[in-house]
Amino acid sequence: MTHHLKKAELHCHIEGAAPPELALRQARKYGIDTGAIIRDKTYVWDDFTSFLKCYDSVASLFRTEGDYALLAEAYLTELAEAGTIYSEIIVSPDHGNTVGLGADAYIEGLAAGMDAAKAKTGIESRMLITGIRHLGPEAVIRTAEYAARLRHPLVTGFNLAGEERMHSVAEFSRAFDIVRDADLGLTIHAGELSGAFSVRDALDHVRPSRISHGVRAIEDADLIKRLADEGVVLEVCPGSNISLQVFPDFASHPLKALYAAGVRVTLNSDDPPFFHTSLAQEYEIASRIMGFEDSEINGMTRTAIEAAFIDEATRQRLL
Ligand code: ES4
Ligand code: ZN
Repeated sequence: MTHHLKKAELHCHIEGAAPPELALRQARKYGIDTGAIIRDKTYVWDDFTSFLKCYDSVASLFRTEGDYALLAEAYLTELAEAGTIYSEIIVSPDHGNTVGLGADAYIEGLAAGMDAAKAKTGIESRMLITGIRHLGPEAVIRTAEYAARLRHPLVTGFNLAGEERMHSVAEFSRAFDIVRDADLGLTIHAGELSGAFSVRDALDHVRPSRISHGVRAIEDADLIKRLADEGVVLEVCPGSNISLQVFPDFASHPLKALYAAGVRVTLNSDDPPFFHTSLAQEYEIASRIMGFEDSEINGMTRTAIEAAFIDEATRQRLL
């Protein structure tokens, strides 16, 4: 049982954390028909491409600073109630721009929700700005330039999400150079929809301290050893992987094998209601289905705090 354990996560897309009930309320507020994206209070999609489409439709229901404040506060409050002490949310100014909100108001709205959740519950949180891979390298460079000049105290990292099967990692190395020079933490989606080569390319061209997913490193023994030797932290999202059929079931999920090989791993929820999960459920899966001891799960939480993109004083307080 893990409900009493402290929890931390490094990988949750904020629009992907919107409960369907909240999305429905937003849709009613703006007079939008959600028949194509929500049925029986469940998000409708059937593969990664249609998941991304559904995600974009849900995101488009959040249109003001206040909407984003509400979303962040609701998500982080629920996390705190499940024993979570730290959360890094992946945020996408491109989605804010799509609804005409603008990147600054998008970030300020989220920051207000994070502050409100912290005041209520004590939960610590930070934002990682994400570039969207399928929008192409030029768009990602523009998002990286925005992240680099923003210098908001709650924005501490940069990620690359979106369709991993489009473009090569090398095409994004300039975007990552821009955010590295601004001292943001670096992580990148790799080794989820594409294989081990994608993780290797990410290490070679981006030099991140963490990899979002990375689980398909399991296909290459030399790469597993490299991850372990270099201490690269994987943000593993088991429920997401099963939902997207990256692996057929939890019994075939590589988390145990990666852990046994000495790779530093953490537990994460990705887009919880889309994948019928929550951070608390990921902890339960690790315990009950994968057979990790509570002490090992506490070790993963500790790894998340060690790898978090936060100042050292906050890290020491959370450890
Ligand atoms: C993603 Cl662009 C985006 N949004 C939400 N979840 C994702 N996973 C990979 N890319
Ligand atoms: Zn993700």
